[in-house]
Amino acid sequence: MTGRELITDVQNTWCPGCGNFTIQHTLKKILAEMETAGRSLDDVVLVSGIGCHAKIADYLNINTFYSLHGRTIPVATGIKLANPDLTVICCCGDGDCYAEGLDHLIFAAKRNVDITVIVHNNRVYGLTTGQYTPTSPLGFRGKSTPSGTAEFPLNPLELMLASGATYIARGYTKKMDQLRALLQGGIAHRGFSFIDVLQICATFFPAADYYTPRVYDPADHDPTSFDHACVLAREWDYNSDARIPLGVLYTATFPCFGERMATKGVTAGEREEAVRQILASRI
Ligand SMILES: Cc1ncc(C[n+]2csc(CCOP(=O)(O)OP(=O)(O)O)c2C)c(N)n1
Ligand SMILES: [Mg+2]
Repeated sequence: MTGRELITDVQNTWCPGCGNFTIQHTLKKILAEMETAGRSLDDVVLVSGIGCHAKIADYLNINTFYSLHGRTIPVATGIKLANPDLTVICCCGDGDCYAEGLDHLIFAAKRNVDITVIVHNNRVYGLTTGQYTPTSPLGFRGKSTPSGTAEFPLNPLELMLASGATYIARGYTKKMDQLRALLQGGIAHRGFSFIDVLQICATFFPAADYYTPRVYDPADHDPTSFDHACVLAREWDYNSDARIPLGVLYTATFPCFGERMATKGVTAGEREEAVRQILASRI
């Protein structure tokens, strides 16, 4: 039992059946366990973008930063570099980090920044009521594509393998126990952790009937095998009718960006003084 009430009393406006509830409650359990294990939640920061997913910053009672659409990852990177002792969790949308913020995702993976990126991949712009995103399937009919999209979707797992992420996983909001293990693994991993979560959008992309019969856990997969991770990442291309592998596809140990950057160590007092000076100089 946690000493804190981890769910805020802010009015929740997610739709009934939204997969964001699963992600929120999974994170709540993980945070409560961290606290029980003696970790102060004052050392945890959650950063979100703008979108339905981003409301999690209002709904979880920890340190959160409600950033800008597409800018979740650079904000999280800055927080981690400024204070490496923090655990930094990024809750991104698929529009947020596969469209407007795609370059940030690639570069954070390339740099192996020690943050955990959880993508609430509902494959649609939820908050703005149903436009297609880079992971929407070919032919997706939404507000901006009434005749269906003419684009094939992006495969974010393949992209992350190519970009240098050192923890790559896929979860599903209807597999909560597994999701918890995947998020816990990502948070514990030292380096850039990426978890693409197939998140049900109950209103604009209610895809449970599509996902549930297709998802499976690959037997005997060795996540240190890059080659086999590539095979699994390609098995389902976010468009075909293939089976959809879940779980940790890839892990590797590699120095993080912060470790490789020649930064001068600063005390908390020095940091506060520097922030004071920056704020004073803006007037
Ligand atoms: C810089 C900027 N660009 C665009 C928008 C408009 N906008 C707000 S939310 C959103 C889509 C959100 O989609 P996604 O990131 O997939 O999150 P979801 O709502 O599906 O959780 C867009 C385009 C904005 N607020 N700011
Ligand atoms: Mg979305």
